[in-house]
Parts: sequence; structure tokens; C-alpha cells
Amino acid sequence: MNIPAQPFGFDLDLAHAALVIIDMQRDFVEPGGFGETLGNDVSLLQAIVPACQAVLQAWRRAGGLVVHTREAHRPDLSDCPPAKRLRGNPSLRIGDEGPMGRILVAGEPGNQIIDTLAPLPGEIVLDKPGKGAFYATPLQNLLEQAGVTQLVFMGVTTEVCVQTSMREANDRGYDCLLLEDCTESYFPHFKAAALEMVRAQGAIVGWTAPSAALLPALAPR
Ligand code: C5J
Repeated sequence: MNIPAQPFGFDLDLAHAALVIIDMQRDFVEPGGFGETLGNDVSLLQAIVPACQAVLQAWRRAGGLVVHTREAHRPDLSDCPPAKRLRGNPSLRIGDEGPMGRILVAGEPGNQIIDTLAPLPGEIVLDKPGKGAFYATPLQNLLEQAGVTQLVFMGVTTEVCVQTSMREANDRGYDCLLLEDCTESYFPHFKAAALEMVRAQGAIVGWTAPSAALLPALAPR
């Protein structure tokens, strides 16, 4: 089905598409996590949760493949380059103990996907040590095994992990659609710029569309 999108319609083929939800984990969306340690207002990100929930429910009902990612490091931080841990002046660094457990560490309470978007059994959940979902993860293999050629993206933050993942996917040959009201940044002007960059030059990285444009394609027939 053709989804009205920018810069032109996106031909969704649900049987060969996956919904990729980037890093909707407590670390970024709730107070006391990684996002807040960097000085950000996390309430901005909470605003997209209802729209993400509506798409996730519709996608599941339509029988589509779902992939969840978490930005997460091993407890011994062996997959966290010192350059990432030591950069800047956050109130807590990756691996430090915070109000939701160790910051950005796999298995800690803060590293869990928020309850409203919690993965169901059978859905793919990937811990990724980088910003991109393909770097040091089995994502490409899993998508190839499932015959996936199209990716629909939601999640946070638009210009960091979402855009990086879309660029990685684009270089690997996937057609990518980013849902505009299902992604957010701590910096609204960065979100606006990222959306423009993605769809510029004839969808040089991919397409963007509001979730309302996708939902009719997922409705029961
Ligand atoms: C960041 C992310 N912003 N998930 N991570 O550091 O976008």
C-alpha cells in the first residue's frame, strides 16, 4: 500500500517490513537516566509515547515483525570505548550508579524499555553499544533471515540513534520510513533538521510521514 510520505509516497510491503523501535528505554525517557545526566529535559521525549503505542499495537495486529533496541553496555564496560565514557561533563557517567541502577548498563532497571512499549515474547530485542542499530549487533543477519527489505523507524533521539541507524540501514540497501510524531529529540530544532536531512535530495536517507498516514495501511481488512 502506498503511504503518503515525504518526499514522495512510500510503497509499504508489510510482509517484507519491520518496525524498528530505537532506544525507548527508561535511560532516555525517564528522570534519573542517561538523558538527564547529560542535562536534558526528558519530558519532551515522553510526549511521543502515545503515538508510538498506537503504531506498535496496529503493527502487531497486522502481524508485522517488531525490533526493539536498547543502547546498553556490558556490566564490565568492555564494549564502552573510554572516549564515550569520559567525554564531556555529565552528572553521572556510563556505568555509574544512578537512581535507576547503573547508567546505560544492560540488565539495570534504567536500561529496560518503558512499560507502555514493552516487547512481547517473540519480538527481537537488541542491545547495541553504539548509536547505530547495526554496529556490533546481529540486526542485519536477523533481517536477512526474515526477508526484510523495508524498515519503519520510531524512537529516540531523532538526530542521534535514530538517524545513525537509518543511515546504516540505508547503506545496507533498506528502504526506511521515519514516523515524524513517533520520534523526538531533546532539541526540537535538531529533530526538524534531521527530518529534513533524511528526506532531502529525493529521499537520500529515506522517507518521513506522520503515523496517521501509516495507520490505515495496518487496519484490519
Ligand atoms: C543518545 C540515543 N542520544 N538513543 N542516544 O545518546 O539517541
